[in-house]
Amino acid sequence: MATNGEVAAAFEELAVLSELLGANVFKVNAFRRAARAVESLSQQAVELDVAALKAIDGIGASTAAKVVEFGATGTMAELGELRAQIPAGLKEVLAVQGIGPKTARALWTELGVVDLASFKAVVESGRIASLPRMGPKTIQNIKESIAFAESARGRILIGEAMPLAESIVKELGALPMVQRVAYAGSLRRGRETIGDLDILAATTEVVALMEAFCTRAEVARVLARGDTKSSVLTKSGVQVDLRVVPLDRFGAALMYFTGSKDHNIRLRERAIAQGMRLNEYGLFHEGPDGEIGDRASPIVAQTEEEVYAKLGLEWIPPTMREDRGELLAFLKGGARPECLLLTDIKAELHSHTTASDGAMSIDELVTRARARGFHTIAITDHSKSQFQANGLDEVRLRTHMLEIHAARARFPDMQIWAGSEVDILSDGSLDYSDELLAQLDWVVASPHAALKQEPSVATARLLRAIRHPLVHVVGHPTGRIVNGRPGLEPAMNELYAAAKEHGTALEINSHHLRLDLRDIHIRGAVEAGCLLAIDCDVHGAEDFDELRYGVLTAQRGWLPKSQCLNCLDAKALDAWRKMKR
Ligand code: DGT
Ligand code: CA
Ligand code: CA
Ligand code: ZN
Repeated sequence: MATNGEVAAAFEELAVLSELLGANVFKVNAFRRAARAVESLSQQAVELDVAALKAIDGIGASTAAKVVEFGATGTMAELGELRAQIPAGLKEVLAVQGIGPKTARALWTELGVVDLASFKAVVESGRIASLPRMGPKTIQNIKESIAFAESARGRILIGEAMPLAESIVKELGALPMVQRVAYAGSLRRGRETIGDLDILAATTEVVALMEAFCTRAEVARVLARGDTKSSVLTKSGVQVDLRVVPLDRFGAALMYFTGSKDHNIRLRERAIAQGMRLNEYGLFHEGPDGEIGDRASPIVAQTEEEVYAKLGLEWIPPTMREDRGELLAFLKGGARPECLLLTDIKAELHSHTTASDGAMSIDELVTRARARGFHTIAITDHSKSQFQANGLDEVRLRTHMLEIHAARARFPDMQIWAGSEVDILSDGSLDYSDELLAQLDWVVASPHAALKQEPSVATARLLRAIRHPLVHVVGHPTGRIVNGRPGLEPAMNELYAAAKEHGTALEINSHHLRLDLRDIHIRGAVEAGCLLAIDCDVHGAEDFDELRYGVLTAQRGWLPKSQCLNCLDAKALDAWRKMKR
């Protein structure tokens, strides 16, 4: 059944497309209002009839009919009609930060821009200055945003790649002739963006498996089809490679196709130094002429563990295979780095309710957290400057605190904290008075606005928040959006040092759009001795599922349990909390 999120996304796309096509403002706004209305419904929109839909504020006769249509057909006919009138590449232009539908329309109709390349050309040539409100500063910003969009190009987010890979693995794994199947590549390494998906399978019937793979529902085009490798392009534009290997070579192949390439190179060097050869077929003794034949039998090939072991190494978690010192760290018998797991997380320390922009009540949020096996939930709605997120002013916050405290009686087995995600204003001051912050159990301080500050200004701003004695965690410290905007670029080493000195934790925001701090920052913070909090920034029930991306990113940063707040038991976490009170 279509979710409210999908219906809302369809309305949002209708709004954008009609605005691009120059539709009148009433029509555009009607679509936007319908999107908002559907998003905040507590029932499933597609289960309602036209009369019930029309009774909802923000939904009219025509948008109600579209919801019903979406429920029946999974789409809206008008979407297809509008899409057909617009160059496909204009989507890339719209994805450039700071370019809304109005500007995109002007670029298209007045300057002939149809994709990122033609957009770049009109900016470079200066022709863009002929549009209204295009001063030198704006044009400079656009130039930087285009460069950023180019670097993101063609890479999809882990939050999109993971569900796709899992469904492919599940579907192929259910086929009787498939002996083993797994995803490899950058996805298995937990990178925040993925170039293409790499799937590996062992089977007794290659032809039948390739047929099944190439005829899956979401395949748009078969790029290549062979008896060891096939590649397809999905309707959403993702390339998926399937490689078939013999079952007894599965481990060696999985290692090879997991990469990273640089990690593989290090392993091969190590093998050579020990008189062996490593490739996707296994680990081999080197022959007299330095060659190994396809038919030679490997020393080991079946499992990754065996291959690493023969090379004198412990098994290395895929998230750490980036040639960042892991071979040395995982020498057999040595003190290897810990690898934190999803099941180690016992608390959510950053969450929103309907009091600000969340979709759940206090009780629902606590119930969901408890169902995850957590012992603690910190409720941190937005502060007053976040007016677009319905941030709480002082009066509403005080009422909210009382409601949260009252919920404790209903959940005696949970530790429930009344907190705030207080805005770090552009000068580093906080959005509430110290007097009020001191009454909160838990304070996450986050930057939301002014995310294009000069690095030195950003550093001073964040340092001020880190040093604030009432702040427990600095939330999504850089404010970046993966493939969306670069965010702040402060002097990270200064932040780590201050966080360590003042006992303030830094957040790993798990949402796949944020992943902030990112892997290399986490590694830096860990080495500086900081504490980190892995949080989902929960707004809706499904956000708890984002945790795995945060955990993968934490692994990529070599975060040990001992430096992660969410791994503490309830008592220890509460004791840590009180040090700031
Ligand atoms: P991506 O797809 O750009 O996000 O990154 P990967 O790491 O998934 O790279 P991909 O899809 O090109 O190749 C998958 C793995 O196969 C890669 O991580 C390591 C291995 N591999 C591919 N090409 C080479 C190569 O030329 N040399 C070595 N040593 N390994 C390779
Ligand atoms: Ca790949
Ligand atoms: Ca590939
Ligand atoms: Zn938040």
